Amino acid sequence: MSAVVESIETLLVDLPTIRPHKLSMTTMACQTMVIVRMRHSDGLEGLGEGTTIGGLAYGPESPESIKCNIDTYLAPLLIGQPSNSINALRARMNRHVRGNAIAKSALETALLDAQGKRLGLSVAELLGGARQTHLPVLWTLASGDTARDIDEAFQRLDERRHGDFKLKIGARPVDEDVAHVAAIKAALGDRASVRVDVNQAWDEGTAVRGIAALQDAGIALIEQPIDARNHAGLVRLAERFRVPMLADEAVADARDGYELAARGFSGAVALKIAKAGGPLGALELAGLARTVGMGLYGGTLLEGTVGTAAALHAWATLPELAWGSEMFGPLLLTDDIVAEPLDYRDFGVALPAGPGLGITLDEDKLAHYSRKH
Ligand code: MUC
Ligand code: MG
Repeated sequence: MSAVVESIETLLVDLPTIRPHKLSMTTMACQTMVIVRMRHSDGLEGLGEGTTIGGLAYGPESPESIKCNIDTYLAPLLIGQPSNSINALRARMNRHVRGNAIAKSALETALLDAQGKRLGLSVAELLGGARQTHLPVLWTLASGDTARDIDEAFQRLDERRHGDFKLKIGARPVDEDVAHVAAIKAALGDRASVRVDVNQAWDEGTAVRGIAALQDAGIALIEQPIDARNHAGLVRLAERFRVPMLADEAVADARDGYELAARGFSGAVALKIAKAGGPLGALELAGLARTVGMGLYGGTLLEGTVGTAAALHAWATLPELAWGSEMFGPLLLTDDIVAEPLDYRDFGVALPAGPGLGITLDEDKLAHYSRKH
C-alpha cells in the first residue's frame, strides 16, 4: 500500500544575519524561516522551507501567515493523501487555496524530499537529473556603506567564494545610489561583474535617469527597477537600454512569463521556488523562458539551507543559467540548523548529494532557534 501524509509540523526559526542587509523596502537584522516537517505513514520525513524577507515588507506573505495558512488550510488538504502523488497534491492545493505561493513551495519541497528518500534518488534526479553539480553563486553587497561593501567584495574574491556582485539600491535618492554603485564598480574594475537590484523602488522617469548613469558606469544587469505590475514599462526600459533588464517581482510563474513574452520582453527572468509555489512551478517558468529566449537566473528569497538546497536541485536540472544564481542565503546567517552546511567554494556551491534534498537537521540547533510561542 502506498504511503500517505501522516502529519505536518511547522516551526518558525529566527536566525540573526551576519550584518544588516539593506534593501529598498527594509533592513534585515534577522531572517525568519518556516521549516516544515512532513511525516509519512512509511516512517519517512520530508523537509521544506517557506521564507520571505522583512515580515510583510517584501510581499503579501509573512512568516506567521505562512505558518498559519499551512496549519489551518493547506495541511488538512494533504493529510491522509497518497505521498507519491505530488502532481495531484499540487493541483489540490491550487484548487482550494489561492495565492500563498511560499507556503505551497514549502509543502511541495517536503513532498519531493520524502519521495526522493523513498526511492533513493536526489530531488534533482526526481526532476529528471542534474545537468550540473556545481552552480555559480554571486554575493549581495547590501551593508549600506560603500567602503564596507568594497572591503567585503575583495574578501569574497580573495577567498574565491564569489566572483560577481549584486548591489541592493533604491532606498536612497537616485544620484546617491548611482555614486555608491559606480564607486564599487570602479574599485573592482575587471575583477568582478556588478549588477543592481532596485526592488521596484523607482518610477519610470527615475529609472530612465538612473539606468542611463548605471549603464555608463559599466553595470552588467538591472533587476526590477520599477513596480512589479508595470510590465509595459519594463519592456520599454529593456528596449531603450543596452544594459539588460532582469524581471524579478514582475514574474512569479509561467503565466507571468507568458505575459511578459507576449509584450516582447527581451530581458532575463529570476526563478524563485518561493514565487512559483515550488520547484515544479519554477521549472515551468524556466521552460517557457528558455523557449522564448529569455535568460535564466537562479533567485532566492534569502532562504536558509533547506530552501536553498531545494532550489539548487531544481536549477541543477537546467542546461544553463545565463546569469548564474544568488543561492547564498545560508551565508548571510550567523548559524545554521542543519547537520552539514552547503559546500560553497570556487565561486559557487556544490549540489548536495541525495537522497531527497541531501539535508539533515541538527535537532539541537533547530530547538535552540525555534520560536517558543
Ligand atoms: C531579491 O529581490 O532579489 C535576493 C538577494 C537579496 O539580497 O535579496 C533577495 C531578494
Ligand atoms: Mg530581486
